[in-house]
Amino acid sequence: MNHRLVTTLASLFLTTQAFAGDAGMAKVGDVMIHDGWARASIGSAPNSAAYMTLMTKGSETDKLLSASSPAAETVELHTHLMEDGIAKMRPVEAIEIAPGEATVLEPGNLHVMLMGLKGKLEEGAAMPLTLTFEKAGEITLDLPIRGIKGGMKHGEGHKHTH
Ligand SMILES: [Cu+2]
Repeated sequence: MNHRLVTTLASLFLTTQAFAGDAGMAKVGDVMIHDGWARASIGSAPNSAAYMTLMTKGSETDKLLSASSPAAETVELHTHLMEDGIAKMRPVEAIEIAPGEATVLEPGNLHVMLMGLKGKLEEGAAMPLTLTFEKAGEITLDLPIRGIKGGMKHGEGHKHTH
């Protein structure tokens, strides 16, 4: 299953702040990681997720094989599937990054699942996340932690950083 970047999504992410001190982009080998972020903890929930857009400049498909973080006991690669009309999360073995298209990890879709958080993920803070790619190798990102947009909770405004 490929996840193509649609322009509406791109505009959604245009307001994102830079991470790791650049314009929201990190690079390892031929793989580019754009707009990485982790979702702030909701209440005392032990789980959260991280999202990003992956692209490769190479001519061959690369794969995100695994992820890890000192902030969580277990980190898995997940997707959402519809089963009997209900969205369910399922672990995936790897996330393919095909040349010439964006592979988007986003809420309700592919994501890096953070399970057994060792502490609350506070909005505005950052969280290290190490990604291992089949061809490009390994990179550790410092992901900004953001609240999920779109009013998941009543009366909870979201902060904008400009
Ligand atoms: Cu999940």
